[in-house]
Amino acid sequence: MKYKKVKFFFMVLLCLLFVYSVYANSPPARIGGLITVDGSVLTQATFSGYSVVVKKQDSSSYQPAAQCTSLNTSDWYLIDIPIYHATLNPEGATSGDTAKIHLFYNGQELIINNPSNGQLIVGQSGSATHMDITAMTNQTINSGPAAGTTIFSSKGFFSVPPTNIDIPASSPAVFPFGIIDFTISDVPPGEEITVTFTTPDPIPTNCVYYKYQNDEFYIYSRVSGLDDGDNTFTITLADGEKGDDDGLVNGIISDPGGPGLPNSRKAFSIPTLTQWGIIFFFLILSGIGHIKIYRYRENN
Ligand SMILES: [Ca+2]
Ligand SMILES: [Ca+2]
Repeated sequence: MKYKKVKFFFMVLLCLLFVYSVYANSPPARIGGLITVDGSVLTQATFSGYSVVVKKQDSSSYQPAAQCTSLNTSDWYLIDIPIYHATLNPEGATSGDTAKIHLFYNGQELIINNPSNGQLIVGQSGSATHMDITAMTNQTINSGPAAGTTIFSSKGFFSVPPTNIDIPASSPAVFPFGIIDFTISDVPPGEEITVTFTTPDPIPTNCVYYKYQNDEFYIYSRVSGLDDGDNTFTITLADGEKGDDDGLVNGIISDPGGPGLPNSRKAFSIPTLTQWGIIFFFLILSGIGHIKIYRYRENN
């Protein structure tokens, strides 16, 4: 009996030594800090519904998962990124790897502005890095004709960064800020949202808001503040209704469009004839002329 107790004791000791040796060889790399969304620092009280996860660059998860679903008493998130160990953490990170922070609200991922695109370099095993996170539900377009334009949605989140898309040759207007493509997710299904645009330059007062859907343009009327000469205007969109590119009541509103100046050149363009058309037209005119001269001579 005594022998069995001693044997059990040594087995437990060996296990503890093994775990300690592995941990001592590859403790995780810790990151932590404040999280700011739309300029407001999240607190323990407002963190409900949020979660933070660090994943590999290819979006696969570390094992054990590097995540955080609550803040500490200093309102900091803390995440331990497991470091690779051949025995205990074969799915861990290697120091120097690029990883990515993902911030979710009610399962919907927000776009992180800082660190840029949520990317970070995994620190040394056992390190602790202060890394505040900033995310915004309103977005700034960084390149293209709309560069510097900010877009704010009254509900939901921009699930992909808004961007300019190519203007088709069939465009009926000149778009001073291009056609802006954006997708807002986590909208209460079927509800209306307002989307506010603030451009870097004043918007010409004779602009109208064009939507670009199914390769066609049409003028959208649920717009306010577009004709007052300043640099901001608002459009109202409803999930699943006209103006929502996916046409479904699914909590996602997709809306390519932008303020455009009706293309007067196209509106008043004159049909032109080909070279053969001009020759044919000339021959007809010439024939009519000859007939009229012939009749005039006959009558006189
Ligand atoms: Ca305005
Ligand atoms: Ca929809």
